[in-house]
Amino acid sequence: MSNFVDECNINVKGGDGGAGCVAFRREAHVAKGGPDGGDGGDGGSIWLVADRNVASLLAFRDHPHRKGDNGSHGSGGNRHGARGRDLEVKVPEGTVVLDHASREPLVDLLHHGDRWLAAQAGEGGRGNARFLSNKRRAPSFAEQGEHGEERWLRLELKLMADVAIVGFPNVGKSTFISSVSAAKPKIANYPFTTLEPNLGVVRMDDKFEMVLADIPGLIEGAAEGKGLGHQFLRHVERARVLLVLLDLAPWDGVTPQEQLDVLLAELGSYRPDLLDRPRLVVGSRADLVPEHDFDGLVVSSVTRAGVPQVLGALTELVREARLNTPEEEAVTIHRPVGSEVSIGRLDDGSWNVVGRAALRAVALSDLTNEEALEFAQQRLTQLGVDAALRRAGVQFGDTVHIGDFSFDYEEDE
Ligand SMILES: Nc1nc2c(ncn2[C@@H]2O[C@H](COP(=O)(O)OP(=O)(O)OP(=O)(O)O)[C@@H](O)[C@H]2O)c(=O)[nH]1
Ligand SMILES: [Mg+2]
Repeated sequence: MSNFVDECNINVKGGDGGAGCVAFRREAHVAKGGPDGGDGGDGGSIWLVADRNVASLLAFRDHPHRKGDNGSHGSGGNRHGARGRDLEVKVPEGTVVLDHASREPLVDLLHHGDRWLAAQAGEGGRGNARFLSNKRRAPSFAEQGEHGEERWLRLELKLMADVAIVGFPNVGKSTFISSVSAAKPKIANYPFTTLEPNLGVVRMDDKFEMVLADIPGLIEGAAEGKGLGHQFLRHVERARVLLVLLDLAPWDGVTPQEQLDVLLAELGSYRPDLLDRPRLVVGSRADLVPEHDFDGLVVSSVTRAGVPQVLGALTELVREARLNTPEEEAVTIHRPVGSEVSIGRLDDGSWNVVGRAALRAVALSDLTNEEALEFAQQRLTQLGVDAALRRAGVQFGDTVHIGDFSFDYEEDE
């Protein structure tokens, strides 16, 4: 498949949450009023969304990074930070998403509107106003914003041609696709030059994309398997629209009308409903015959006369055909982000605690602050981190890491 981008890698990163704020009300008669630091805003998540107007993964080839907006920080006076907007990344219908490293399939985005949460945004941190309690009258710490999730994904697209180019051998099918897309099929002045389908993506000025398939020439008897008949017709079968190219300058004198009759007969005897497929019939190699009586659009891929008209007509047929594709119910898939705590042992004998909730518990603005540290310890105990560490076999004096935070495991005083 020459030059057709049907797989790519993308990097998605959810926006970071904004930090919570440490602030105190200013009151006339009190040195330090109550805490009124606002919460940080949540970041924006990244969704992959199947869209019928995107035909290829071309857009990701040179620009593989997609990042969600960060939430803004909270501020005094209980002002919360603004949340980052979610980002919708459009992919073609039929895109398969895999984990980049393990190649494990994660989701199929089959139909227009299918949505998958690709990178979860970070939550905003709570401001110090949230940590007020009977014991803590003037909490002087706040939560940091959580980092958005980041990952590399692999996208693969099983190709579905929008348009199959059907015609006798040597009528200029490959020349046409090479003149409108980046496909570079072999072109030569003899029949059966093309032995395998070539796909090319046509990008219109308004970014509308369609996939063209240049298939090997069809001859009389193709439906019974002549030439490589069946194999080629299978590709035709999957296309939404047919572009029938008729040679206006046939080497063997078979007139355009005769070509059309044979082609339609072959399509119909292979699968009758192929005759109901929307089709555009175009006279090809028009520059070779200044005088012709062909009634319809004509094109020369060499002079490019007629190329914009043919693409314009195809665009309309493809748009319509995509709309007429029976609507399947779109699915939205939220991926649960693991919140369980788990413990691993590092090479140097220290312990590493992973899990979203545990990381959050230590993501406080100032862990040198005694109140903050106490709060973090309570949260970790509530989350079962202590118990999990003991089960894992931690000894007093061992070093434990939770994210960027490290401490020595000690007996409770
Ligand atoms: N003058 C002129 N020659 C063309 C045009 N389009 C194609 N040709 C020539 O016609 C010959 C056949 O072109 P291809 O594009 O290979 O034809 P094809 O339909 O793909 O042929 P197969 O793959 O064998 O079925 C080549 O020599 C091309 O250079 C055109 O618009 N004008
Ligand atoms: Mg060809």
